[in-house]
Amino acid sequence: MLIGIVGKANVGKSTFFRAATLAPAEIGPYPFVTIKPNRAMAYVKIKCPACERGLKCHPGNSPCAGGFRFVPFEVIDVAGLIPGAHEGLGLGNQFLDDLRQADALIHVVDASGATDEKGNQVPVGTRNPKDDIIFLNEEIDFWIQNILIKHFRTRHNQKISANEIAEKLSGMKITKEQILKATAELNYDLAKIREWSDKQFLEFAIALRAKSKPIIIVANKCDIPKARENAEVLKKEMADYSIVPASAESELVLREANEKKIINYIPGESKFEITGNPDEKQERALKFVKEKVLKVLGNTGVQQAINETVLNKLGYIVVFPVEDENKLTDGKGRVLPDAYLLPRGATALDLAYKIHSDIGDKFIGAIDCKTKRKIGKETKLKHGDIIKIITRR
Ligand SMILES: Nc1nc2c(ncn2[C@@H]2O[C@H](COP(=O)(O)OP(=O)(O)OP(=O)(O)O)[C@@H](O)[C@H]2O)c(=O)[nH]1
Ligand SMILES: [Mg+2]
Repeated sequence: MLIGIVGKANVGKSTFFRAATLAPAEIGPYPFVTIKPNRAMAYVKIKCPACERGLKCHPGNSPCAGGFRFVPFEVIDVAGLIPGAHEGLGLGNQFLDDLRQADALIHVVDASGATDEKGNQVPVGTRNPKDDIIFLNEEIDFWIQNILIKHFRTRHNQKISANEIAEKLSGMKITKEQILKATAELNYDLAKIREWSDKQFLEFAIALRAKSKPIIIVANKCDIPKARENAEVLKKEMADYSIVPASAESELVLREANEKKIINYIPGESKFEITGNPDEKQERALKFVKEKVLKVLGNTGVQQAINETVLNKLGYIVVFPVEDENKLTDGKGRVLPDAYLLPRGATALDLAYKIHSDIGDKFIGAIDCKTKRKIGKETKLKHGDIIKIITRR
C-alpha cells in the first residue's frame, strides 16, 4: 500500500513526511524544495494485542511503544503542485506521475494562509486554504481526464470493454469495479467512450478520482492561531471532507527529541515526558509544542491523519499471523511478532500470500486464534484478528 503526501508548494509536505517516517527529506521556507520524491515507511498506530493480554511481545516488522503497535506502510512525498500542473506547469506532470500508484492521498494545506497559490510566502491569513483544497482536486481531475482522453478518444470504431479500460488504467491503481461503478453512476455508455465530450471525460475522471484516490485534508501549521481558526471554518464549510488540524513541525520536534532520548513520546499522544537534557533551544521548542499545540489541539494531528487515511478512508485492517494458536507465537517462539495491513475484505488466503507466496501456495486452512475455530480460505478477516495459517508440508 502506498499513500501520497500531496499539496501546493511550501505547505509542509516534507515536514509531515519526516515527522511520520523519520527518514531524511529536505525542508525549506520556499517552493520546490522537493523535486525528486521521497519514499519511506510510515506507521499506523493500533493497540498491541500482546500488551492488551499482559504478554511480553517480540515485535518483528512492527515496533511496539507504550502498548501500541506501529504497523508499517509506504508513503511518498512529492514535489509541490501549482495551478496548471496537469499541463506541465511547475513540476506538474512529473509530480502527478509519481502519484499513479498511490492508494490514497494525504493533502497537506497551509491552514495559516501564509503561502500564495505558487507557494511563495505571504502574510498569515492572506490565502484562503479552501482554495487550495479545490485547486488540488481540480488538478488531479484534469490530469486523469487528459490520460483518459489520450488513451480512449482516438480509438477507431472499436467497442471498448471495462476490462480494456481497467488494463490501461491499472498503472493508476484504478480497478474494473471502480470503472463500472463510475459509469453506472453517471449513466454513461462505455462502448461509446471515444464519442464522449470533454465534459463527460472530466466527470468520469472526477468519479474515478473519488473512488481510486480517496483524499484526507491535513490543515497544517495549526501551531499558528489563524490556522486553527481557519481549520474550524474548513471543517464547517467543507463538511464532506475529512479534515485533520495538524502541526507537522511540532510532531517533527517531538519525534526527533524522542529519537535523541531527550523525551519519551509516543506518536499521536497528548503528552511527553522529559527524560534527557534538552539544550535551551530544544527546551523552548518543547515548551511551545506542549503549551501551544498539545494543550490546544490534543495531539499534533500527524498520527491521527495517518490512521484516519489508512483505517477509515481506505478501510484497511491489521492482522497478526502466528504459528502457535495458544501461545500466539511464531516458529521461533516470539510472541505476536508481525502485523500486516490488508485491504477490507481480505481473506485468510490473502494473508498467507502476503506473508510469503510459498505459504499461499501451500495453504490448506487457518485458525482464528481468538475463537480457536478453523476458517477456510474464503473467510474474510477482521481488524485485529490473530490467525494461524495451516499449510501442507
Ligand atoms: N508554523 C509551521 N510551519 C511549518 C509546519 N510544517 C512545515 N512548516 C514550514 O513550512 C515550510 C515548508 O516546509 P516543507 O516541509 O519544506 O514544505 P513542502 O510542502 O514539502 O515544500 P515543497 O517541497 O517546496 O513543495 C518550512 O519553512 C517549514 O518549516 C508547521 O506545522 N507549522
Ligand atoms: Mg517538500
